[in-house]
Amino acid sequence: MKEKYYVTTPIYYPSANFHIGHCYTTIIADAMARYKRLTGYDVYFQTGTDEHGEKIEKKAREAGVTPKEYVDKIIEDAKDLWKSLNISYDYFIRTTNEDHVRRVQKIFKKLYDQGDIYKGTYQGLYCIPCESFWTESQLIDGKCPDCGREVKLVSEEAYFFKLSKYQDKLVKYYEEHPDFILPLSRKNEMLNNFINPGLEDLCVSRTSFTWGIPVDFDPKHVVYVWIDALSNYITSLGYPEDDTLMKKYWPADLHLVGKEIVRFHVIIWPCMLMALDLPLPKQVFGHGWLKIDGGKISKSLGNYKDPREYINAYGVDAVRYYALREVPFGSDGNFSEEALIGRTNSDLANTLGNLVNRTISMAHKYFDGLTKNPKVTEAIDEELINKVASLKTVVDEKMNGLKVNEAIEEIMEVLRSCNKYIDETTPWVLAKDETKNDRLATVLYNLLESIRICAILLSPFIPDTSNKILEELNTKKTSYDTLEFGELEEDLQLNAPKILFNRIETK
Ligand code: ME8
Repeated sequence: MKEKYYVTTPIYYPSANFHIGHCYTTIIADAMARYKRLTGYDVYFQTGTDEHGEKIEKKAREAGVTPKEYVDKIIEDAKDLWKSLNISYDYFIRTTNEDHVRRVQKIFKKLYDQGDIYKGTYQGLYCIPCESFWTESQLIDGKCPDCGREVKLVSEEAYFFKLSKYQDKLVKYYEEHPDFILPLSRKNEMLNNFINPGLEDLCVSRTSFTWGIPVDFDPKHVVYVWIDALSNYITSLGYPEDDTLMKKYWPADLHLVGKEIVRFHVIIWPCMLMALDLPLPKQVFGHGWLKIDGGKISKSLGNYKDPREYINAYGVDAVRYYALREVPFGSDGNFSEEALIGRTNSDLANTLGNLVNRTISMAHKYFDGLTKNPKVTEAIDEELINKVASLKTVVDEKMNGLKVNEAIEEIMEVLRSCNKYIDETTPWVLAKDETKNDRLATVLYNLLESIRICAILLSPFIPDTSNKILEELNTKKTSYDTLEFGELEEDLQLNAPKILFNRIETK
């Protein structure tokens, strides 16, 4: 039986259309999902939308539509965006789905019945745009530490979840699972800022707005957003009504999230799961933010373009490649169109595109587009072949450590070696000498075979381009178990080379 792999993105707020920051997380999750599928896992990749809450209610009111009408439109747009980015999700969860609503009500009731949720009064400092409560000490200059805006003092009857009860168990879990929170710096931040000072019970219902899941045994309350939102990762698998998918996929292998919501995923979520007596996710990775001019890209600040503008201008794989390659995963990074163009030109047009184009063109010119098995091997071949042969293992190590940008860089390095190999073996010189025909065939075989292997390993990152290359090669050896050097068939009729990436000229 195949091993399973369950990966999730956050479920995004459909308060406005999505921007390149949402694409960033989703592209990385997609690359992980595709990589695991390629390597033989039974993958469940989930994304979706977090549709309740005061902010959405307010936005809809301003737009003169119902909250459902408001979110429906944005979700249609989001699905279109994911399609244009080739996001291969298995399930798109919406928190307004009837199944989700009913299952959250059951989870809430269960926690209430067993005494983990109780009724009390909430007084707190609340940031509406971020939908977050803050303690006095967390505020920066009296304002929300995430967005810098005013917070308001709120007091109301509310239900609470006994987070404090799980504090010791949570710390123990962190200790016993050193890879639970990555990067490591985020774990220390959680312990120092939130857990060691003492966990407070968490307010989990609201009476001040209605756009939420009603608490079925006390309907003037709606379930406050984090219980509703976090449950998505299990309600989508049928919990608590049907355990077929739960048995197959739970616990999640990886929750990918931006750093600002790590705390919800590594404190509230594990405590909820402990209360429900369910296993905890294996890993939560909190990545950095993409910034524009050093500031956060933000829906509420509106300082961004529709990502489809970049896709239309430069191609889907240029955007995917940039998102995956540019920023060391975990760190913040700047997003700029110039850098996207630079990356596309240097890595995709020059290194990859040129290599494929000139190699296949030479095969057409010198051997009528037929592949020939190697016959005359020289020392210079060995270095290249060794690099290509070890690439699978190197990429696997990097991907398992979520070092996606480094995995890609390793492949690029091999492609650069191929270009260097062409310069050093000078096939056009060999072609002038009849007696060097076998040597020429060998050089071309080594190049085509290296390209095939790199194309397969690039498929999680730039799937369209990978397909195009494998189609040009016309090979049947496209699966992960054909990565041994030398599998490329003899006498394949190569297709005509096409331009994979045009160099983008800037004014
Ligand atoms: O927080 N750089 O939804 P959200 C990188 N509904 N990633 C970014 C980004 C940026 N500039 N901006 C957004 C929510 N993201 C909740 C989540 S999960 C149970 C509930 C990505 O619409 C990043 O993944 O505010 C971040 O964590 C997420 O979008 C926030 O999306």
